[in-house]
Formats: sequence, C-alpha cells, structure tokens
Amino acid sequence: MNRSFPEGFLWGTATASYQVEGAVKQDGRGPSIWDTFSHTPGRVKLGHTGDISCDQYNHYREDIALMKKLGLGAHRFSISWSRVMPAGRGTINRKGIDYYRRFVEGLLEAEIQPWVTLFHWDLPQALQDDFGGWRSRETSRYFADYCSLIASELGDLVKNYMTINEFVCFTDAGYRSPGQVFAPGEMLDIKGRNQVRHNALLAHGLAVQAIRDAASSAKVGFAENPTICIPVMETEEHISAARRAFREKNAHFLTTVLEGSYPEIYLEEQGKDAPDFTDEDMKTIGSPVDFVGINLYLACHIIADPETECGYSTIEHPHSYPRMHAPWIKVSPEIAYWAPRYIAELWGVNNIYITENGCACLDEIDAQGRISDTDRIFYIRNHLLQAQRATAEGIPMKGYFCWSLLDNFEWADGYTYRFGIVHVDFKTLKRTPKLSAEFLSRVAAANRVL
Ligand code: PNW
Repeated sequence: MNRSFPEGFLWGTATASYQVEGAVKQDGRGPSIWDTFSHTPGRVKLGHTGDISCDQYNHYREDIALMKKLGLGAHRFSISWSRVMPAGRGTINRKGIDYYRRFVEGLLEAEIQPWVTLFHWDLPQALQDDFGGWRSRETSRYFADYCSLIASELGDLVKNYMTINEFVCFTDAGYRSPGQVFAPGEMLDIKGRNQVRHNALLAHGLAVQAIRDAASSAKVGFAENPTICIPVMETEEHISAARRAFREKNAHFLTTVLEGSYPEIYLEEQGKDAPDFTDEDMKTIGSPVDFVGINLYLACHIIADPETECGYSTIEHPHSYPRMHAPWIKVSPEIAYWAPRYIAELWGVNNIYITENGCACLDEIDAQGRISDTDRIFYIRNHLLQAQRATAEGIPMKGYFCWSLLDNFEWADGYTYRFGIVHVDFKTLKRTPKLSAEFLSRVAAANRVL
C-alpha cells in the first residue's frame, strides 16, 4: 500500500511561548495573564508555573540543534506579546524582538521554516488590568498593532503567520468555563462571554489585515481546534449528517471566520445573549486567509437521525472509549481525515495544515535512560495514516506539525502531562529525544507513514 504524502508536504514540530520559554523576568519582559494565573494558588496543578519551564529563552541554540538533527522542515512557535511590548501597547522592548530575530535566524540557518503564532494565550497583564482583556475591543485593536510590529520586524525572514491559537481555550475557558479553567479565570454571564468571543474573532480579522499591510508577501492563517465530527459509519447519509454537524458545532468560531458572518443557528441559539456587532466587524472577521490550521484534539461521533430537525444526533463517548494518559485525549485518529475533508468541502479552503497533533504519555525512562514511547508512536502513526488517506484523495492538506517538540508547561495541568517527542528533565533541563522523535524524523525523511 502506498503511504506516501505528496511531494513538498511540510513536516514540523510546535511549541508556544509561555509553555517553553521561561525567563519571565529576563531582558524586560512584562508579565502576562498566565504569570498571574499560575502564581495564584489553586489555579494550576501542584502550584506549577512557567517561570523556568524548558528555559528555551536561554537554551534556544540547543533546541534548534536538536530540531536540525530531527531534520523536519518547519517549526511552529509563538511570540510572547509582553516580551516584545511589555504593557501590550506603546513601548517596544528591543531585547525581546532581538531574541525572536536570533531564534528565527537560527531556524533558517538550520533549514527550518519558521511558522509564527502571534497569540497563544499569554495576554499582557497590563491589557487585562487596563481594559479587562478580551472583554474590550481595545484589546483587539492593540493586538493588530502588535501583529503589525512583528510582521514589519520579522517579515523579511518569516513568511507564515497564524494570528490566534484556539479561540475556545482563552475565551470560553478564560471567561466562563464549564470545565477546565484557564487565565484570566473569570466567570462572566453568557452575553459577556459571547462578547469576549466576538472580540477575539475581531482581533483575528484586524490582525490578518495588519499583517498583510506590514509584510506584503506574508501568508496568514490561524490555528483552531474545532470539534471534529466523525460519521459513525462511512455511508453517504452519515457522512453528510456529520458534515452539517461540523459546520453547526463550530458555528461560533471556525464557521464564522470562514463565512464572515454568524450562522443563523448560533444567533438563534444565543437569542438575547447574542453578541453586539456591526457589518464592518463581520467583514473584518471574514478577511480572506491563505491557509487554515487545525489542531487535532476534539472529536465527536455523529449519526444521521431523521427524527431530529437538524437530521443528526451526537453520540456521547462511552466510558470505556480509549484514551491516552491525559484522559481528555481520546483516540479518534479519523479526525485527521474528516477535519480537512469537511473544511475543504464546506468552505473550499485549499491550503490546510495540521498545526497540532500529539498526546500526553507516561514516558517511563528505562535503565539505559531511554524513553520508548510506543503509545505516542501508536497515536501519531494512526493519525498520520488518516492524514495520508486525505492527501491521497486529493484533499489539499499541505503539512503536519507535531505537538510538541518538548515536554512543557501544560497550562492548568502544570508539568503533570508530557506531550513532547523530546523528554525534558525539569530539574536539570536536559533534553532526551524519545523513540517517537526518531519515528517522526524517519517519517519526515521518507515522506510516508512508516
Ligand atoms: C492545545 N481541550 O490546547 C494547545 O494549543 C497547546 O498549547 C496545548 O499544550 C495542547 O493543545 C495540549 O493540551 C488544548 O481541553 C487544551 O479540549 C485543551 C483542550 C484542547 C486543546
């Protein structure tokens, strides 16, 4: 069986600033809401913080050397807004910009394309204090200014930008979470939460325009983790039911960005709590993007159901559904096929990237100091098989980024879950590639599933 990916398929790893950088007080970085949140007792497991983490700020050369050895052609990382603009607006911190320039130059020297995420949740604390963070559209406007700064400072070296990473994880989880609570850890009413969502969407749209203005050759997209609908059986009725469900379940983020308007179903559902917006806002939110990034995590199963008005029902995961070490990560590799297929079919997107895929494992170290994470290889390999199936059918998926290069600060779970293909000893900061790193390295070199 041919398991090759198309020629030129991009292989990469991914990280995010607050999760790996450490050096939170070094060289003029301002605090972000995640510094505040992680230092608030009870917010993060075991009181862990990102103060040091992998200390990539001081170990970036070592990490680039590691990536070079792996031989993957791309690396996705995020910029810490408060490292380059300590108060989120106004004064620029040159040392912060210089760091990212050095980092990008290092990647390019190692023949690794830099893919920059502009916002991976570490909002400058000053914007939280002054404007209530994403409660205010001032934050959306300042985000565009910051993006413009980055695109003009790095635009000669960086071609690919993602405005925002995963809307739900800093809007819903930060301002009104039914489950996992992320920074800033507020509890707004539904209308307030919907306005936060809107301001985040607006920030994305304003940023797309700002980046294009500042760097004309830039490619701009975003990285979203939609709820990915899997037809329970691959027959036409279930496939079309799941396609419809995919559009509707992601109405408030993915669908809105790609259609440039809030779907009726969302506005109806929210009723009097629907966000306030203008036509101009919606035009901005729908600014054309060059690519769509999908972070593969969340799945649901859909069954066609003529008894319902929408024509489908969602099947809850049975308690015995297989999971990885982090229990919220369920094993549904089909998402790597259905997400790109539905995105291409529903919205005609012709550049799709998997911007994250990976899982937490226990990663036991053997007597020889090796980590033979066959469970992670199993997880990634099965997703790759489905991704390959998509490309073989002509679905325009152009690349794959593995989450994550390194074990790192896993948000509210602190360091209790390891997602890296490279192990990090957080006492000594020693990096040790796991067996999955070798696996991915060989897959990328062969450009096929091994
Ligand atoms: C993504 N959920 O976050 C993020 O982009 C990464 O920063 C993170 O480390 C990685 O996935 C692993 O968690 C998510 O609960 C966090 O559904 C939570 C969820 C999904 C994605």
